[in-house]
Formats: sequence, C-alpha cells, structure tokens
Amino acid sequence: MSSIVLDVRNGVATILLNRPQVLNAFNREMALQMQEALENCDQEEQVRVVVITGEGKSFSAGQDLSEVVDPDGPGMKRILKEHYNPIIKQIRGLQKPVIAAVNGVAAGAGANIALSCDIVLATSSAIFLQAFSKIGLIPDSGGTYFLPRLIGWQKASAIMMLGEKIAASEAERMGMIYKVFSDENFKNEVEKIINTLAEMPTRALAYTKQALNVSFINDLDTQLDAEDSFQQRAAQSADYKEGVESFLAKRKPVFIGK
Ligand code: T3D
Repeated sequence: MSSIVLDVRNGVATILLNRPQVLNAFNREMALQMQEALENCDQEEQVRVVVITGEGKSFSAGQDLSEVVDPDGPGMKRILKEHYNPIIKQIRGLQKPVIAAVNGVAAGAGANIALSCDIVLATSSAIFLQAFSKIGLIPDSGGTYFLPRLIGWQKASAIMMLGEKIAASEAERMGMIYKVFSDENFKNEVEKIINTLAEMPTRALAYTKQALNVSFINDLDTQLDAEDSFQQRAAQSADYKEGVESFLAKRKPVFIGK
C-alpha cells in the first residue's frame, strides 16, 4: 500500500498517512487503503495498539480538494458514505486503543479523524483546523459529535464556525487533545506511551473504550448496567487473573492481551 503504510512490530501497528506532497490529504485511494489497514489491525491478534501519524511535516490536510472538482471523482455522497464515515466507525469500533500522533497540521477530515481516536498526542508545532467553513462546508467525519463532547458546545461552535487555527498547546489546554510534546521529544514520548499501552491488558482497554463509546448517550442506570456487563467480561480474561495474581505475589504483571 502506498498512500498508507502499515507497519506492525512488538504489538504496535503504525498507520502512516503517506501523501506528503499534499500534506497527507485524503483521496479515494488513500481512504480505502486506510480502511484496509484499520481492518488488518482489528483482525491481527498480535496488534495491541494502533498509532496513526503522518509522513513529513503534516498529519493530514483532510479531503484532497483536487479530487472534489474532478468530474470523474467520487463526489460528495460517496466521499462521506464510502470514505470518512467507515473510517470513523472503524476507529471507534476497533477493540484496541487507537492513538493519533499529530505530527503537524491536522485540518478538516484530518483533524476529525485525529479527534475520533482514543488518545490524541501532538507535537508543539501542530495545529488543529476545522477548515470546513472556509470552503462552504460543515464539519464532518464526526467533528460535530466529538468536538462538543471534548471541549463543550460554545468553544466547539466558535472553532467550527470561525475556522481558526488552534495551536497544539491551546488544544491541550481546552481538553481537545491529551498531551503536547516538544518537536524534539515528540517521537520518544509517543513511543513510551504506545509501548506502555501495548503491554497493558488489551481486553480491559477494549471494554473501557466500548463503555466510553456509549457514556454520553446513556443515563446513569443504563451506564452502570453497561459497566457491569463489560466488567463481567473483563473478569473472564487471562489478564485479569494475571493482574490480581501478580499484585498479590508482588511481582510485575505480564499481560498477554487475552
Ligand atoms: O467534498 C468534500 O470536500 C467532502 C469532504 C470534506 C472533508 C474535508 O476534509 S473538507 C476540508 C478540506 N481541507 C481543507 O480545506 C484544508 C486545505 N488546506 C489548507 O488550508 C492549508 O493547506 C493548511 C492550513 C492545511 C496548511 O497550510 P500551509 O501553508 O502549511 O501549506 P500549503 O502551502 O497550503 O499546502 C502545501 C501543499 O499542499 C500545496 O500544494 P503545492 O502548492 O505545494 O503544490 C497545497 O495545495 C497542498 N494541499 C494542502 N491541503 C490540501 C492540498 N491539496 C489538496 N487538498 C488539500 N486539502
């Protein structure tokens, strides 16, 4: 795969957005390759954490705008239904943590793909841009779902309508993303976090993700029932057994992701 490069090693799958000449903007080929890569990560048992990052100086500039004016291109209907909506659903449905390592500008669908991830890390020179209003569109790729939940209605509304560039430090301050690291430390700090996640009890992380997926739509009673149901399943895992045994034996746990 060329527009997307998938690398799997030591339990970590890295999905590299690889069209640096257009700031990793998505065309149809890239979107379909991204879906294939996410599907591989889901199926592959050895994968315990997924990282999405960009080649070169950017994360992604969103939709490739040269494709939308191409009369032979996919057109708006197919772009959302066949490109971005499946990607967002795959990221939320993946039974493993998905980390966005935002290495530069994240604009349009690129920004919202990042915000749909479980943990968003950014380099200090990165910027987040809801670019849609600048070209007469509305935020898509889950933006109107995730952003108000992350930072509140008022800020989301202003950021989406004004289409202002948000610096990574500001995004961290307002809770849009988890952490910012200096450009020079970014790679090392991201690696530390993903290697930690790759050694954690993967099933428990998957159930945590599933519980969070429904938390904003459930009332308290329903959410407590959901937690109960996921906890029963987590308690069946080999990693739960190992977690308790290693604690009682005062040794470091060895989780196998099962
Ligand atoms: O039909 C639909 O559109 C539905 C789908 C919607 C989903 C969306 O994502 S809509 C939003 C699409 N994205 C944008 O509107 C962002 C457009 N890009 C920018 O605003 C700027 O490029 C950035 C703020 C992201 C970065 O600015 P800067 O100054 O760092 O870079 P640049 O010089 O603008 O771009 C560098 C090159 O990448 C340049 O090409 P060149 O001149 O070197 O040959 C530029 O044209 C190209 N590029 C950047 N973004 C895109 C792009 N080419 C195609 N599509 C892009 N989105």
